Amino acid sequence: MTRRSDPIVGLVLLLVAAVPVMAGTLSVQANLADHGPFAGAVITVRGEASHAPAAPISAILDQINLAFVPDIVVVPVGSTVEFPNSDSVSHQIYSFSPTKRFQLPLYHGKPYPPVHFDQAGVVTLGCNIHDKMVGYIFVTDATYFGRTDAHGAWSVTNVPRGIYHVSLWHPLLRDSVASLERDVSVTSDEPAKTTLQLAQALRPAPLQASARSKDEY
Ligand SMILES: [Cu+2]
Repeated sequence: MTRRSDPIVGLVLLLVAAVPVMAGTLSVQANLADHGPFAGAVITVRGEASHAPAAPISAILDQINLAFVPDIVVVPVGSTVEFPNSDSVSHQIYSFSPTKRFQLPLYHGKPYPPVHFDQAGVVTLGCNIHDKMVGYIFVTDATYFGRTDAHGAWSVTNVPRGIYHVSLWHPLLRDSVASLERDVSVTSDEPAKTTLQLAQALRPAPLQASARSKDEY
């Protein structure tokens, strides 16, 4: 290759070189009190400058084998969530949470339209028929959000350079949310990493619904 002075090649190289300057990667590692990975933790990230909430989405929170699936759904403010019931038994879903109060009277299949979540906060879901069914909708005004994987890891790419506020939430936390917040500087030089380490063990999970339930509504 001798055409190093080719202006088009030069332009392409310039563009490739310019992209990383604009953005970087932000990685979060969440660990339990015993230093094992904290899987399924909700991570939210807000920028200090030009903070823009993520665009609303349409999510689905199913009911399978007398449990909410998934157990936690994270959605931006303004999103809708549909609550199909895939079980053969009927469920009656409700929330008394101030973030969003609603009730879907006894049903199976999907007879109801999606529910709109227009306020940030946590919505705790229950079922009037099966007390052990507990689910959560985390409604956020953050720019980036997600849940940690089986290794306790979560990351986001193409983050514009700047200072970001990282938070962690989980329904079984004993640690205060404030103790798990970090400000992280994202640059284009190298991936920004932060570790969120729990000081206390999680609260015990609610008992799983019994597969032998005799409820036949
Ligand atoms: Cu139920």
